[in-house]
Amino acid sequence: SSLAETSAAERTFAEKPAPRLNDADTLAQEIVEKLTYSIGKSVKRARLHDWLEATTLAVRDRIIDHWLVSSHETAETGAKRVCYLSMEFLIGRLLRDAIANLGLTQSVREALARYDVELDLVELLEPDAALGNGGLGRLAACFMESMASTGVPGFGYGIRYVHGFFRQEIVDGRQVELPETWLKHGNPWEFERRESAYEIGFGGKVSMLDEAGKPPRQVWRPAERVLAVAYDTPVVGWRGEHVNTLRLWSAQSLDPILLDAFNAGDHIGALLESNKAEAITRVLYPADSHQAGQELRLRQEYFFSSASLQDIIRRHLRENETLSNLADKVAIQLNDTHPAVSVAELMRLLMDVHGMEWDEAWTITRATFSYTNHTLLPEALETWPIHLFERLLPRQMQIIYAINAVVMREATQGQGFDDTTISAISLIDEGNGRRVRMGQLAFVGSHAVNGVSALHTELMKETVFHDLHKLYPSRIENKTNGVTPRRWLFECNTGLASLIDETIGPGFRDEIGELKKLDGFANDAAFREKFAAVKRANKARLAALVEERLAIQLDPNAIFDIQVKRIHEYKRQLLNILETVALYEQIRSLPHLDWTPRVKIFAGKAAPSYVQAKEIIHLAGDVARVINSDPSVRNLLKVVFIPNYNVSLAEIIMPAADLSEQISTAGLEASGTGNMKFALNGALTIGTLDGANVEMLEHLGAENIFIFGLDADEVARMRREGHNGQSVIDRQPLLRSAIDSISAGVFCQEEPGRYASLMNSIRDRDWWMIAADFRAYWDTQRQLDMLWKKPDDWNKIAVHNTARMAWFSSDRSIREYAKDIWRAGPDA
Ligand code: HBZ
Repeated sequence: SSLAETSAAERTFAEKPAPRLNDADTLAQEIVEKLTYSIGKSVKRARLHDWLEATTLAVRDRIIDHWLVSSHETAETGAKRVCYLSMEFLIGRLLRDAIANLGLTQSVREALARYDVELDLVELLEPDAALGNGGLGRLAACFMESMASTGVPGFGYGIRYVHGFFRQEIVDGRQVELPETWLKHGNPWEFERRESAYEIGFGGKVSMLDEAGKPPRQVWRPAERVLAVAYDTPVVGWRGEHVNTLRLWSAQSLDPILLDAFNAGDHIGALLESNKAEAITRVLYPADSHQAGQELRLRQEYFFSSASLQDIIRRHLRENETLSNLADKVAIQLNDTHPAVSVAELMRLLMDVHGMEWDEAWTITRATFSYTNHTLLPEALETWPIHLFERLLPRQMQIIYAINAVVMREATQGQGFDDTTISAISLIDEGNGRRVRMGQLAFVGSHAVNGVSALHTELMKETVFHDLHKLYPSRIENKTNGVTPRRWLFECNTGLASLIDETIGPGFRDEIGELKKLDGFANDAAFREKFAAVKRANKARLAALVEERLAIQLDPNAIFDIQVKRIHEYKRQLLNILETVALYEQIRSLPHLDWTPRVKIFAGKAAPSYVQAKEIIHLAGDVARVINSDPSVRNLLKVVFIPNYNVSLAEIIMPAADLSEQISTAGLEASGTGNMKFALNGALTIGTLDGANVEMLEHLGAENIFIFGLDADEVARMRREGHNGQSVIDRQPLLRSAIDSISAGVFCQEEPGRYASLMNSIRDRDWWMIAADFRAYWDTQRQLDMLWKKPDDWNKIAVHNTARMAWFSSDRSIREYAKDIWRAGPDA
């Protein structure tokens, strides 16, 4: 039996561990012990990598003590567990987070220093675990940390990709994708659980089994089977009080080698099956804005859904006699529709494997699941061709038809449902060559469905789920996203966190709401001075990184104006670049004016097949090259694109920003979470009324955030009325000149036509309202230029931002989920 899941008989071993002396001496001894006996190196011969591994193993031992206690407490009290099913966990590095939450940072630093090893350098060697694309995956990671920190017994379930999100290099100005090999040096955090392995089937046939004395039932005989093997990583919460488990599945073949084939001389054929099985968990799909659509993706989704549900059921039956109370003991959250096939799979397991009747199984299924939606973009909504679904998962397809019949019946009995509304509700899209709609499946299989910001949730009711919302009017609710203040303030900005300690005392570290006490200090000149000094130091740290990686020098007196996130048309990096070009042209034309110096910083990855997004990256680099080498801008403007944006880079960027760009076309960014990280670290925001920006406005006050442009209703109306970009451009000389320069090849003389089509898309359709919002954006930027010249005013606003962002802690999000949706956790 596994460490974290000891059976009742073994539980006596897991008494609360004796308190340890968490001093540097003990740790030094423990680390050297690991170095010697687990790694087989002497202190003299050890490389920095060996120190990383030894430190991780020593820290891991401390976590395990707490982990066993947490797991046994949950098992013994029969507390309800929360299972968070997510295709992605963008966890980043773990060492700093773990030692900070355990309160060991100083001791570990001192312990290593005895051997002349620097903790900061050791930390840098840890690979950045990028098992996710962007916001959705990072949210899952923040939620795991917050569940542990708020004492919610949580299990994360996902996929142990061999290759996470690709590494981005810029070669000749273009994005190049390279494989990420985060497991190259092994992974000291994880425990392989060979005993927790499940068979996952694909294909084959369904037939009716009619055994004497038993009711007839369907049995699925898959044509293919693969093994799902569990790997567990402990997730330690604040002060180490609670430790949860992140369980990631790896695919293995049941027959590693077909010996008959091998012996017959077919050496390649003998390994085919094993390669095919292992392919399921080999690589993360790098698309965050359109659905992949390939068979392998559906295999991944079913693979981890089925493994997780089998695991949940097995654990439940170990502690309970029956599955009838499953929904009282487990809540399962579906992170977007990627695990939505779970709805059909749980029905299958309950009925076909555990002999439950339809009605009871359906009641339990809906009481157990809940679903979070992260996007309204039509191109990102998952649907699968029926023929593919049926071939790969024939039994689940039958169940989906049966669920559909139940829902259709409810709709026809309901008021005011005509044929059009009924076909909008259907789980089967009959219009596009017959497809299964995963959003509808997740919705009808859940008792609660949530959006990730207030605006997004309202738009869900009006758009994608309009008709299902009419049928089930109390199912949709809002749960605004949050970010963990441990990683995104205490750890990434130790300077600011210590200043807050000195100023209001360390209570905010346990109760983040206390940050509010900082608000009054906005009017304290001496405090503002210190606050600004911390920002300056963080800017210097980022400037050093940019100098080292890109050989570009940044002026710390300039506004650090930063947009970092996935590259997407709706996020409008292009609006930012156009404003940059317009500003460049103005500085050149009117050199006598008192311009405010600015550094425009961009980072982010484009999906490999997203042509326009890749052109935007190319353009940012081209514009940077021309502006940075033009002596006439005299350091008033610099542009940098930092390659390979990831969690670790974000930890350096967030604390260094003066200005945060959150400028999506209104109605399209479901929430955003980078917006929260920046503001928490004292950046001012320039943004549209979109996603969680709307709620930031409420919490910060209108004077502390810089909102511009069309709102979601206006965008929708202009699109309906057939807005055209050219008519706006004709009235805006600055915008026109910027667009004309770019399309004429001013920034790419070697290939003048490079951006013609990108620019034409603004002239013709302007679908993303770039031309429409340009003027308002420009004016707001100039207003910020003026504000920068009054540092007292700027810094007051910056302090208010940090002081008023506590509500955006993911602890608050998790407490809301626990109370309203899961009915689990310490207050349940
Ligand atoms: O989820 C993001 C939203 O765009 C953002 O507004 C929100 O704050 C965040 C957390 O709720 N969505 C994503 O990051 N989506 C994906 O990464 C994605 C990945 C695979 C897909 C589709 C979307 O197939």
